[in-house]
Formats: sequence, C-alpha cells, structure tokens
Amino acid sequence: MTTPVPHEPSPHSGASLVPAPGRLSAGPSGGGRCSIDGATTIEAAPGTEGVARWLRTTVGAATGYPLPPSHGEDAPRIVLRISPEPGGEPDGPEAYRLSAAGRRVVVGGASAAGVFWGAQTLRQLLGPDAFRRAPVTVRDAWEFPAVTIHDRPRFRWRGLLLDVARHFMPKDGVLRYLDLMAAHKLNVLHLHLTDDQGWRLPVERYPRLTGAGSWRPRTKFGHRASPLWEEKPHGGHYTRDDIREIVAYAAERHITVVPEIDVPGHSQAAIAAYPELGNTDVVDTASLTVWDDWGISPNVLAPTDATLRFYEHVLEEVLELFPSRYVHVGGDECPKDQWRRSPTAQARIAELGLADEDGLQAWFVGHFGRWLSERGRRLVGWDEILQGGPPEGATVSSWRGRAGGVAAARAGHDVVMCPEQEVYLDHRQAPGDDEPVPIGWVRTLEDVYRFEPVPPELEPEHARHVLGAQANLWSEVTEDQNRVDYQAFPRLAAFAEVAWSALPAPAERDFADFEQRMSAHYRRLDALGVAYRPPTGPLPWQRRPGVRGRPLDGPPPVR
Ligand code: TNX
Repeated sequence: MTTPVPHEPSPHSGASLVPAPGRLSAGPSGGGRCSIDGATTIEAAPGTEGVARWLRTTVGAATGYPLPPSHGEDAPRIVLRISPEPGGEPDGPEAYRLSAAGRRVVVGGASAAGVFWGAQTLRQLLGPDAFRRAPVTVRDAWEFPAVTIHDRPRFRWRGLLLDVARHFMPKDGVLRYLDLMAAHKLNVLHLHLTDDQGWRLPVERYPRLTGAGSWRPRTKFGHRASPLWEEKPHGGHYTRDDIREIVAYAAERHITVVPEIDVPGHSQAAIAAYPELGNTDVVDTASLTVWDDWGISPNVLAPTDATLRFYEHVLEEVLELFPSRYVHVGGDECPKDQWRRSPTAQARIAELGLADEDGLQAWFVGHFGRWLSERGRRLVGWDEILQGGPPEGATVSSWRGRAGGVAAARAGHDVVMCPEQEVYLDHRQAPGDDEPVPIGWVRTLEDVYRFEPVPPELEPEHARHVLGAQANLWSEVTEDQNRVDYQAFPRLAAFAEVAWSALPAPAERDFADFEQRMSAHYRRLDALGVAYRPPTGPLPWQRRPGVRGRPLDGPPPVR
C-alpha cells in the first residue's frame, strides 16, 4: 500500500473523472485544448503494446480513427511509455502521469499497469461517446480541455466478487464485467466458482462436477422465504478455454482473476456430483441434488483423506488455469452438525487430538494453506478461517464486519476488507419497497462513498496489512445481467473511488462533488449499456412488485 496523497477536489469540473485522480491541473500552458483525429498515431514504448492494442480496439472503434503505430517525429500522437520515478517508485507500480495538449497526449506509467490506468483516464477525458463501440457521428476531431494529471491508487487490491455459482454468468458477461472494472480502475476479479447451488469450473479429472453439478432442475425467484419456484432448470459452466480466455482478457486489462473453490461448506453441488465427498455415515448423500434453495446448506464435506486428495486434484487444475498468486478456498459458513454426528469426523478429531469441530475446520483449511504455499501460491479465506487459527501466511477476506480484518492484521495476516454491512452490493440500495427483491442492509450510493477500508481502530503499524477492499456481488437475487448491473451500479463507481482515490476521512468526503462528477459518469454508463439504478429510483421495468424480500425492520439480513 502507498501512503495516501491529500485529495484535491477537481478544479476542472469538465473532466468529471471517476475515480478522482490525485492531482489534476489545466494544460501545460494554463489552458487550451487537446484533440485526437484521423491522423493521430500511437507511439508505444516496449512493454506498452497491450495498452496500444486496447486503445485501438476501444477508442479506435468509438471514434472510427485507425490510431496506427507512429512513424516519424511530427505526427500527432498518443505517446505511451514506462517511466519509473527516478530513485525508486514512491508512487507504486500503478502510478501514471498524463499530459494532454494540442495534438499530443503523453501517458507515462511506472509500469504497463500504470500506463493502462492512464489510458482509462484518457478515454474518460474524451467524453461519453468514447465508451461506445462505433461512432454515432462522424467527427473531424475529438476535443477536450488540455490537462496534466498525476495519479496513483491508494490500494493495490481493488476487488469485485462475482458470484457465478448461484446464478451462472455466461462467459460474455464476465468479459463485459472485466471491461467495466477496467473503466473504473479495479484490478482484482474474485470469481466465486462453486457453491451449494452450482459448480461452474471444468475439472478434467472429475467431469461430473460440471456434468451433474452445474445445473439444478428448478430455481427460485426472491430470497429464501419467497414461494416463487420456477419449474425451469438453471445452469451452465465454463470450458477450460473459456477460463483461459477470461484470464487472458483480464491480464490485458491488468486485472488478476482470483478463483474461489469453497470448502468445506457451500459444497452441496460437489457432493451431489460425487456423493462420497459428503458425510455418508450420517446422510444418504447419494440422494442429494444440486441445491435449489437459498441459505446455508447443512451438507458439508467429509473430513477424510479421500476428500483432501479429491480437492488437491481439483486445485491442481485450478493452478494450471489461474496464474493468480492468491487462491481462495472459502472456509465460510460451514455448519458443524453433520461432523458432530459423524463417527468418521469424530474419529478424525480424536486422532488429530483436536478440541472440537472448529479445530477440524481449521485443520481442513490449514491443509490447503500448506499445499498452496508449497506450490508458491497463497491461500485466501473468509474470516471464519480465524477460528481455530488461520494457516500461516493466509490472507483474510473480512466480511462479517471489520473485526475479523482487525484481528487478522494484528496477527500479521494480510486482509482484504469487504464487510457485508458496507459493501455487499446484493443488498438493497434504498429503503423503498419498489427495490427489486430487496435484501440486506440499505446501503446507498453515499454510504458506499463513505466506506473506509482501513478500520479506524487499527494501529498504523498493522494498517499496512490492509491490501485493499472488495465489493461483493452475491447472486441469489440477481438472475440476469440487468439485475447484476442494477445492484452493481452506480455503487461500484463509488466503491472504485474509495479503493483508488486518496479520500479524506468518511465524514469529510465531498459527496456533492462526487455526485456532480457522477452526472457525467452516468452518460458513460449509458454509452456502455449499463442498466444502473437511476438516482430517481428504479424504472418501472426494474421493479418486481410482490416478490418477498426481507422487511427492513426484521433481524439482520437473511442470506
Ligand atoms: C454471505 S460472504 C455469504 C454468501 C451469501 C451472501 C449474501 C460469505 C462468505 N457468505 O454465501 O451469498 O452472504 O449476501
């Protein structure tokens, strides 16, 4: 993590950048314009070819300009270069500087990632139509006010979780979200690939995981109290090439895909496919199906050697497909009832000399922590992995509030802050009962804008363990792309600013300034075709009258 630079509200209201950059000033000569046109070329220094390709395919498509490689000194151009800070990298590898004046734009990044984030800023400067895929009008030139920007992220983990298990998100949808993340300078996609309700990852050695585990014969609208079963199968899974494509597409955008294989709970789909994975001595796992309801399934993995081997084999294929240093193994919400009743589980507790079932869970997760570190990877787990002691070197996703993150950081573990009370985007964003299937706490755009990833109670020497923040978008109530967009936006834009920009303490944040920039940003989202929640509330077709959500005055949110 880099030290925050003080945030200056944009003096350049026309630019309306989201997330806000560190420093922005009017062009080198104190004013003037910058333009790109049909003669503009791209001069890409070694290492920045990917950014040039991205500019050509996006800004090139939107403007209709070819943006060919530069030859010769005089052509109007976009210059891409990697220019580490002299004497080190005080601003971190993702920092960039952008200066735009006349017919020349220069983007210098501390690394290719920095150059890429600078290119995102350039696209925003060009105006909302730069987010379209073809020109809506033929223009001689695209103009914007000349500007100089110095920018860098506050956090190195700026994540979004997509739950592709509860409702499958086809490959195109994932690629589209990678584009949306890139436009907001987010850099970690946490893919929740397995759960009780579906297994989406192809595993060559165990074909039934997707063969049987990737679909359920019926599904349900609404949260778990809803009576609205739909007698229609739901399912889908990726192929190995789909995963390779997703990972490569993400890498071109300087986004890391962190895969999650959830163990030992949230595993009913796997048990339905391979009944021997479950606690066969206390349940007839052969009659289990992929779960068609929401909540926390009691059917968890058996703590046997055979189960460990099975998941090692699964993880071998995960490591082959995902280069990410971090691999998430879940560890959340594992009901212990079956283990309490299972003679096999109890024998294991005795054999290992463990105190109880929590110890068994820690042993199970710890096994994979060691297994991953022997292979040069790092385990990430939900904050339940703190019970019974987290594996050495594990990173903790703090979701049940901030306490898990604080305890983990004090114990020397890296943490990603994603408290459900603040950044669960499946939760409702307004109190009105016209919100579509409202669940969870009300978290408005302003609430998300005032989310602070570093818990105030954390001592400065431990705060460096906060790698960053993540917004989690679970999909029990988001059955298609429009519903996902509605929950994600506009709040993901506020979240991106929290994760990227050096904002002051929550109470001092200038939400009015953010809202003003958002009015321009909504035009970008329109051009991108994002079905966001309008500031005035849901459009008629975004409502879902009569579907039971969760009453606001009830107990804490039901999942
Ligand atoms: C909690 S976050 C869960 C998910 C649910 C989500 C719904 C976490 C580790 N577990 O399984 O989908 O709440 O908001």
